[in-house]
Amino acid sequence: MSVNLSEITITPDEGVKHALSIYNQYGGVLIKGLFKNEVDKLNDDLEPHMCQREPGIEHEWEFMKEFAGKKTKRLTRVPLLSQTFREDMINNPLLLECINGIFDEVSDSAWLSTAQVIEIQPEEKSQYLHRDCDNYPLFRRFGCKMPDIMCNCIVALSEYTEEMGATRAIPGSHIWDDFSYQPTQEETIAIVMEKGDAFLFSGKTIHGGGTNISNKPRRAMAMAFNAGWLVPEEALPLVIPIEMAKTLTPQAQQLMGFRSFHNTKLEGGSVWTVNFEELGKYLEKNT
Ligand SMILES: O=C(O)CCC(=O)C(=O)O
Ligand SMILES: [Fe+2]
Repeated sequence: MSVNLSEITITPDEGVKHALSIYNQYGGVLIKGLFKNEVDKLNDDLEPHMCQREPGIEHEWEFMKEFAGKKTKRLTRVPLLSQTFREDMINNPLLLECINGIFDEVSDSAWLSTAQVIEIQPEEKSQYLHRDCDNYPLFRRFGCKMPDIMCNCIVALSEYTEEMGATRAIPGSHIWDDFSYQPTQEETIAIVMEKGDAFLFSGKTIHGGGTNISNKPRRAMAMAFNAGWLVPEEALPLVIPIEMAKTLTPQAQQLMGFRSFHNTKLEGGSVWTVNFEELGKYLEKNT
């Protein structure tokens, strides 16, 4: 399926139903200006930390270093570092409605898997094309029948042109019959965005960071979410101090691991508890 970017682009006023119908059909939806009011403030909050970051990550596996990009700066712990993120962005009503809709069949609520800045420097090569749900390899065996257990919202924090390394994606790859097929870059399209636009896509959709042939860095923030019964990528409860956690909205507390997860919709058990107690109550009493 060769798809034009305009086919998967909507404005926030078109609402959650429309956003999810595009997401389900193509495996992703580009929402114009979703964070246009917050990006400058977010960049201000993060700038001192980004200045200190060097490209590349520490990891024991060479594959992970390649995957993260040796000419790519990555900054994690964004909820700790940015007030705009933890007070405004994480509570974006349309994004949260979409997340709830995406996980509706599999989970009572979601966890924020990671919120990380990804800044692709000039001369970085394209990232390995992948599905984010490969964080949980067990699910590969279900192929396209796999439920949506993960999704990602990539927000443009800078200009986001093809030359600068805009995210590449293959719309429709979330429903390919053969999930073992490894596609080529030629099969992808560039998700060209303006600062503040957001691309929300399924963990089953093939994508990767683009090649930066320009002389400017390309900055994005990936806000990934997983079903509440899966372990997230970032251990945010070990990073965010309790006093800060208490200032979050109840929904943000749930997303960042300061509430228990109750598997009520599918009639399962409660997890992430202390002595069977809801974590929210435990924290109120013990901190
Ligand atoms: O930087 C990008 O555009 C995509 C990054 C990505 O997909 C990842 O690191 O999992
Ligand atoms: Fe990814």
